[in-house]
Amino acid sequence: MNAPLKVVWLTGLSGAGKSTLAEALAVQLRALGERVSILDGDVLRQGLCSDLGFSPQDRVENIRRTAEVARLMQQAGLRVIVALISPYAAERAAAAARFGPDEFAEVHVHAPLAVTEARDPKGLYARARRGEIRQFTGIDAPYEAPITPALRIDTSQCSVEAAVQALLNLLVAAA
Ligand code: GGZ
Repeated sequence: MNAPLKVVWLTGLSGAGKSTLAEALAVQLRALGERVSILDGDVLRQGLCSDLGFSPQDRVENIRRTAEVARLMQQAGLRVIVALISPYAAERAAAAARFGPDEFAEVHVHAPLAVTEARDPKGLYARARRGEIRQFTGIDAPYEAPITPALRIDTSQCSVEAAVQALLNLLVAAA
């Protein structure tokens, strides 16, 4: 049996570029013949996690469920790319602990808050600043940046293509 594929866990602020990179990486991996599934927080919250909000307790549960589904998918032979703010270091560590040491890569998709706030594709930061959304990550809820991620990508400094290449290098190095 082939070794399980490494799960790529993209963590970072809303608007940092997690979903964009997940989709672009998936395109490249599918072209290489891999079967890929993306677990995106925004999507999961419309179904599997639609009962959850953004309290610390609900985020912990959101991360736990996502890690569990990622594990099931990985065991079924898929390449799993997770795109989740996952703001807590302890919960990311708990997610990683569900996998073997070579089966999980934490990737920090970083952009300065000023940049993510300027991007604000859904107007959520503006609403959070106006107080219409509470507990918004980076505004009035914490984001604990990874200390030693497998990879850190600053999307304010590099193109999507360069970022995807860095991710592919990470996976190839692991193969
Ligand atoms: C953070 C929020 C919030 C609050 C709504 N805080 O960038 P998006 O819009 O499309 O994706 C974000 C998504 C965050 O869901 P996650 O499951 O990734 O979060 S966590 O891992 O912390 O559980 C964002 C939107 O939901 N959104 N309200 N208060 N992001």
